[in-house]
Amino acid sequence: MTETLALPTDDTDPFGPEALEDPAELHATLREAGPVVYLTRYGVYAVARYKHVRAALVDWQDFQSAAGVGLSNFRYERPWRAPSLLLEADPPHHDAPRRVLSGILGPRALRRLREQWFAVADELVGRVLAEPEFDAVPALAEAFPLRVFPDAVGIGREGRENLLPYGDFAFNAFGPGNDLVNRAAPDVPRLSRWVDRQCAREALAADGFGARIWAAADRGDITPDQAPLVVRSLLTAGVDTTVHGLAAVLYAFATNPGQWQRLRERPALTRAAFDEAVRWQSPVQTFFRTATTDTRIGGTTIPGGGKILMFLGAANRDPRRWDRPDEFDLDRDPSGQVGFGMGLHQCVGQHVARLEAEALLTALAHRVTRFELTGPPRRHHNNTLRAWESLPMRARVA
Ligand code: QZP
Repeated sequence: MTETLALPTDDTDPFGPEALEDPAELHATLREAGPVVYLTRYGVYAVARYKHVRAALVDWQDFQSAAGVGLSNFRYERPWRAPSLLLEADPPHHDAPRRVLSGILGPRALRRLREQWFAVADELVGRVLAEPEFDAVPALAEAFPLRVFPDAVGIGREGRENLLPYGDFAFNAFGPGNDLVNRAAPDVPRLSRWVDRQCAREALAADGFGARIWAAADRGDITPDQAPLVVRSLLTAGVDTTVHGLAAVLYAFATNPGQWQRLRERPALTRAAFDEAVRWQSPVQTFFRTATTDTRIGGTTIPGGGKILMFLGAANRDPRRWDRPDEFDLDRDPSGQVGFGMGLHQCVGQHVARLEAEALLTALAHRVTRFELTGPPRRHHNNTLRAWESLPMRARVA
């Protein structure tokens, strides 16, 4: 027997300033309402429980990415830039670019960066801690990725200040065409031109991730016209995400001094600490899939072509899955958190992000006994990212 229940609806704007400032109440409402909730404002299907978010993430056959992972449906609307070969593609087209990038960004390939990144983190932390107070967003969360990642890709020095605004726009562009998108729109042609120029073979240093992508094209693992778009994926997805991931873990420790003490006693917890911060804050809050054909989620049929909005942040705090979900706790096992996605599209850059976090936290743990916020932390609103504008703090050093 199939039971037909009325589909719950909600008219909240998940991309409005109230929800972006603090999405907790919306998340709880959506999780409680049912496995699927129809969002009347955008005509999309929200999924906020862990079980169903995870199920949608791993089912690439029924929930396609090639129609876009933002609100815009590429079946009917022209995307703002050529679709990503990784993010906005399904098998089989997705697979060759993915295989190439997994190799270049995999744990084995990153070993050559480890020592240098730890040294850079140490030097940066030394300089920042020389100040009595600092803003951890620009001074650490932005400064560290910007010191190591563009060099690792192999782009030139000129114009790197475009990376964060470009990423901020790209992540806003997964949402609706609201003020966040419109305010940045005039700069987008210039930012896009700059990013596209960095993706050319001639623009890239001989020994970076970018050159390795071009070398894969030379071997025939991808085609030469795919190479620049794969480089573009690094420049789009690799900066703002790690900035706000690092900001999340710094905020976590500034507000949970006992957990910082625990990390200093047990440095082996460093990697789990970053994963737990990604669960707890979910720097990537949401993205979409498109129902390939009529598809059921928890008793609701999503019509083919319908957009599904997956609330990673809500899933990562679903009390059906996590004990005391709102607590940042190094004693829990955060594996299974969906902040990096899950399944075939799961973040291909996660080893890069984890290495950045390990380097920065290790440098801080060597010297800092306690972080204290010295003023109100301020959020940066973005349609996709749970981001920070400012985290004013003081660090007590040993
Ligand atoms: C952004 C790309 C959370 C994801 C939406 C992050 C992301 C991944 C890939 C790309 C952009 O390939 O451009």
